[in-house]
Order: sequence, then C-alpha cells, then structure tokens
Amino acid sequence: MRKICDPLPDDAPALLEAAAAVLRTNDRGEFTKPSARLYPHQWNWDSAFIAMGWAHLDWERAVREVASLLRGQWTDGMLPHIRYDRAALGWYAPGPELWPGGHARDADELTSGISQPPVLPTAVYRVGMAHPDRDRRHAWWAEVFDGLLACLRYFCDHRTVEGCPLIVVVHPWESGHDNSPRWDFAVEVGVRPQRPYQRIDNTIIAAAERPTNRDYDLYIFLAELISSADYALPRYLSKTPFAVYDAQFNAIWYRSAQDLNRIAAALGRPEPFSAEVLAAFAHAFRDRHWDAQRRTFLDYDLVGRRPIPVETCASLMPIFAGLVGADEALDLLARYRARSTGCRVLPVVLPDQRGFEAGRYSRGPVWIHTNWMVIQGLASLGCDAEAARLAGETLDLVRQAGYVECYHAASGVTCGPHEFSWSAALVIDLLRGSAS
Ligand code: 9WN
Repeated sequence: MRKICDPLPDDAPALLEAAAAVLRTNDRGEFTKPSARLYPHQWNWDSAFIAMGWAHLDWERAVREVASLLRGQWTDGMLPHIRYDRAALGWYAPGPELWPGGHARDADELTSGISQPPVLPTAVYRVGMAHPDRDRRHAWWAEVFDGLLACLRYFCDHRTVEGCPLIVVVHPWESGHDNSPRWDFAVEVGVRPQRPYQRIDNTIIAAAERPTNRDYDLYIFLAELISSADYALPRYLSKTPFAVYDAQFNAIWYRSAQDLNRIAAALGRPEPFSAEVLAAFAHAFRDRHWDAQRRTFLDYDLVGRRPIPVETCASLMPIFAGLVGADEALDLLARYRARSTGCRVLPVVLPDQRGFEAGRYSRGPVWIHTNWMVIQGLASLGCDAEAARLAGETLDLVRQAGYVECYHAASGVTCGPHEFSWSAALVIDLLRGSAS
C-alpha cells in the first residue's frame, strides 16, 4: 500500500501526538464532538472524517463512532446531519425543536431533518482497510453494510427529479459549506423565518468569521419549509428558493458508491451500484456540472434553472471521486493554484470570485477536509507527487496555527474554533493512512 507522506516529516510524532490529544479532548465516548464548545453534538460527515483518525489510534473506537452515527438513521435511510446529545441540549442552536415530526428509526433519537455529504461509506472502507485482521474487518463491514447502503440509496430514491440521477441538496447546511458564495443567490432573495430564533455560535466565535444573520434567516426559513413539507422533496420543491445540484455533494456520493461496491466485493456480495448506474451518474455529472467555457465544474440552481457562476473548491471534487482522469485532475488543480496566488492552498473559494472573504468560514479560508479529499483523489489517480506536495502544504498550516476549524486564506491564521476534530483526524490519516 502506498503511503501519502513518504518519507514522514521529522515532526510527524509531535503532529500525531497533538492530533490525538484533540480527539481525546472532544471524545464523548461513543462519538466525538467536532469542537468542544461550538459544536457539542454529533455531526454526520465530521464523524466520518473523525473515524478515519480514530482508526489509527484505537480501531474499536472508530467502530463505535460509526455505530453511534448510524443510530440516528431515519426509516427511509436518511442519515441526519446532526444527532443531538441530550446532555448538551441548549448549548447549540438550533436544537431538535427546529425539526419536528422527524422519522428516526429509533423514536428516542433526537436528530436534524436534513443530511450531509455522504462521506461515511468511504470512511468505513478506509477504516476497515486500516485493520490488519481480515476477519475482523469483514465482520464489521457486514454489520454496517445495510445502513450504509440505505444512506446512499436514500438519495437515489428520495432526492432526484426528472429522471436525472444527480442528488438534489435542499439546504446550505446539507452541503457542509453553509455560507459559500455559491448559495448567495438564495440568501439575496431575503426570506424571513416565521418564528424568532436565537444564535449562540456568534457568542462563541467572532461574528466576522461566521455566517451573517441574513444567512441564518435563510437557514431557519428553509428548515421550517422542510419540516412543513414532512421532509418530502416534491412538496418542498414547489415552495423553495433553494434546491441545487452541488458538485461536491454529487462527487462524494459517487466516490462512496464505488467504495461501498468495494466492501461488497470483499464480502462476496453483489455490487449494490452496477456499472450502468455509475456510468449514468458520471454522464449526468459531466452534463450538468461541467462548464465548457470556463473549463471547470459548477453547481446548478434547480429553481432558477441555471449554472451557479461561482468557482470554488467544489470544482476539484471530481478529483476525489475519480470523475476525471489523472491529466484532467492535474490540469484542474494547476489552474486553481494559478488563480490562488497570494493565498494558502487551497482557498475554499477562488479569490477572484464575487463573495470571496479570506477569513469568513466557507467564503475563503482553507479547510483540512477539502485538502484531504483532493489529496486522496490525486493519490487514487496515481498523481503521487502532487498529492505529497498538497499534503506538505496542509501540514504547514497545522504547524503554524494548530488543529483549528479553518485557516485564513491569506495569512493562514486561525479562523473558527481551536481543537477541531476533523482537522486532527485527517492529519492522522494523512500521516498514517495509505492511498485507496
Ligand atoms: C451547521 C460541524 C459542522 C460541519 C459543517 C460546518 C458547520 C454547522 C454550523 O459545522 O456547520 O451544520 O453550525 O455552522 O459548516 O460542515 O459539519 O463541524
């Protein structure tokens, strides 16, 4: 198995030790908080990333992280973006009251009513591969297989329209890049929620680094709309200003579908996603997301029926998914780098784009998970030198500012909370994991 960082940097032991300390600080036993104060519950794609870090420290702890996340799954397979910890209710807003009438399989579970990018099947594949004993790995994969399949199938069965296999994302929180300028078109509609709401996040983190109140008006308005539609896409679609094909989300689904096929093959089961299904998805992805004039992948606004003309890291996620070959991947990345001059890499939004803000959350800073996905994609495509280069630049950010949520695009200084779990977990994976 090829390692990404080979040879390891001299300070790898110190980086690993500090990363392990972050995970231990945020460990709630069965799940890991994304950060101690700002995010006190269990988040969907956070836990997927975090499990990959635990896999190298305490493999059975990674197994518990995944089991805990799957406990929040809904009857239709949807894996919610937040699984609330009863002990922490009131510490984060919005709480479960924003999501009335949810459909969790276990009625005692408190969850949100939307999902997040489905990284989990990829994470489970990588966690499994980190275990040296094939029987233990296979036994675990067999245990979680149905839950993972249901979580991917949910999107095919409940989140597609007009015969197109791409997935409709219904909320900026679902994209995981909440206040990205990609979604400004919906914020600019200026909707107001029905009920008053209170924010807690901007009392913990500087308001200048967080989404604005206008962003939150949209988030709460959409959540009200989604629950009043009983979480059903057709009813929601007729009323919403926000329904998108997100290039990042679709790319992650595609990679996870392939990784679940690999798990199935290892277990001697039929592959759940046939070559025809994957080919149709890849074809639709190219058709809907590729912008031939700009030579990049864009998101698509289903309400306005137009591509969203904002260039961000989402355009690089086809690298993670293997939706492009090695040459196209290197070309996409080279052009992204060329337009990021003066920035640490990779700024989550290109600095020449309208709405770019170097220090505000999903509007500019560098994020470890974004870099990790591009690095993994490059490694999967055999672009080892470029993967190692980006991994080195990512480690430099950590050396400068520690394991924080994100890094100011120009200076690399801390944005968001310190001791952020997935930043730590993914650096552990970069240093200890292999290309897959
Ligand atoms: C809302 C936990 C989550 C991440 C998201 C990130 C942020 C929440 C928030 O934090 O979102 O889900 O309150 O800002 O955008 O990607 O999963 O780390």
